[in-house]
Amino acid sequence: MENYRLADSAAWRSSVPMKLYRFRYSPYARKVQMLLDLVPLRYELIEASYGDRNELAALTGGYIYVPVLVDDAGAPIVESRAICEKILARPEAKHLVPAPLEGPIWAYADFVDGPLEDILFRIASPAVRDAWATPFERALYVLIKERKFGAGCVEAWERDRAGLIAKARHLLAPTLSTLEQRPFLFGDAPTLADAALYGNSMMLEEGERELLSQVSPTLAAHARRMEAAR
Ligand SMILES: N[C@@H](CCC(=O)N[C@@H](CS)C(=O)NCC(=O)O)C(=O)O
Repeated sequence: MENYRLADSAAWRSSVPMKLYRFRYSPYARKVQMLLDLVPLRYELIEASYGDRNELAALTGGYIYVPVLVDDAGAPIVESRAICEKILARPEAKHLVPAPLEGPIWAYADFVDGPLEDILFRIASPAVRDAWATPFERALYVLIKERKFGAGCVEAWERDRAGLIAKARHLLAPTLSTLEQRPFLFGDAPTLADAALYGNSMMLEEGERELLSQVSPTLAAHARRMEAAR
């Protein structure tokens, strides 16, 4: 695995940096990464190899999904919701789920990770497949999707891209309306909800540069604001 980047921040708080394992297209990993940047916390970003997950398996005792966060005590944490809970329990992260909006903010983040991701990953999948560097990684990616969604699913999503984008726009309509009136979902500053939405935006953009703005220029503008905010 490649040691990809050491996050830079004036407010690093721990002496032993955490480690975040990700695939660049993973919406769950990109959500966690954005949250770490927004706190901000010191971490080392590790671009996991899609085709060789030995390091992840050894670290976690067999869990080979991303994200995995190794915390500053050296313990691996899996599942992005659990990782976010752990980050947000720190006093310096309070501004990312401000009271009394804890309920709506978490509910929105769960909506993004559930129903929204369920449409957006189908739009992104053909491009994500094509972006893998090796034939083995492309084949593995398709195999994993086909085992869950049936033979030919990635090709079918590619053919139906226009229909899937129409569905995504429908589901996103209230979100886009909010983002046309204010910079972030809950006001002038980003929260966990924005980090979750950003993660899904990155899934589209990492597959194919123009895909996010094809789905929605408003969503692309939100992603740029998030990057400027961290
Ligand atoms: N519920 C998990 C989902 C993690 C997940 O599905 N990760 C995907 C990337 S988005 C993965 O690692 N897939 C491995 C694969 O495709 O083999 C979370 O929130 O962390």
